[in-house]
Amino acid sequence: MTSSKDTELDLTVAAVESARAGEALYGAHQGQGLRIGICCGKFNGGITTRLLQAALDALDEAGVAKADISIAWAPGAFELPLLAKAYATAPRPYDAVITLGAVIRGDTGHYDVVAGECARGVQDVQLTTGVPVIFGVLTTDTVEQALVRSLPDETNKGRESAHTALEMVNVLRSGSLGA
Ligand code: INI
Repeated sequence: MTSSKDTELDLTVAAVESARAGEALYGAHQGQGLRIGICCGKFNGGITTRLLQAALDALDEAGVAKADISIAWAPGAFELPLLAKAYATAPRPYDAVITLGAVIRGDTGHYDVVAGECARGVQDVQLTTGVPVIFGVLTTDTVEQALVRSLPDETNKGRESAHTALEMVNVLRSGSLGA
């Protein structure tokens, strides 16, 4: 989810403060030549496919080739970290992994376990492998909230996740962080 209007980044302030450092690193939403793995949950698939559509649109707009995208389907959000790890540690590792899921509180008594373990697993994978793994998993109280966060517009969480993936790959390869 993006910041609210009250708290969003002012690019002018960021540029001014960045100029006070020896280098300032930003990742572009540039995807040419990058290989992206997408792990998509089937649970609440009516929502996750809306996230997937928007993520694929964003990757396409950023220049990621169809041949460089692989999609793996998981039964539910709980299984997403294991698939993410498989992409991140494949013989030819992917540059970034996007996890897409929808955990809706109304659906389950173990909402907190499924959502929490999914988030923990995703973070574990990216920290242990060094490959960016993006948490594009909606965690909402209601179906209505999940529908709003997967609208076919700029606020779609799948679209944001695709941009986040490209930004992280590119920032990690830039300046003194790059090879
Ligand atoms: N999986 C989800 O992706 N979203 C949910 O809302 C959900 N609920 O409600 O239970 C859910 N459960 C399944 C879970 O992710 C695993 O697939 C299952 O527990 C088997 O390990």
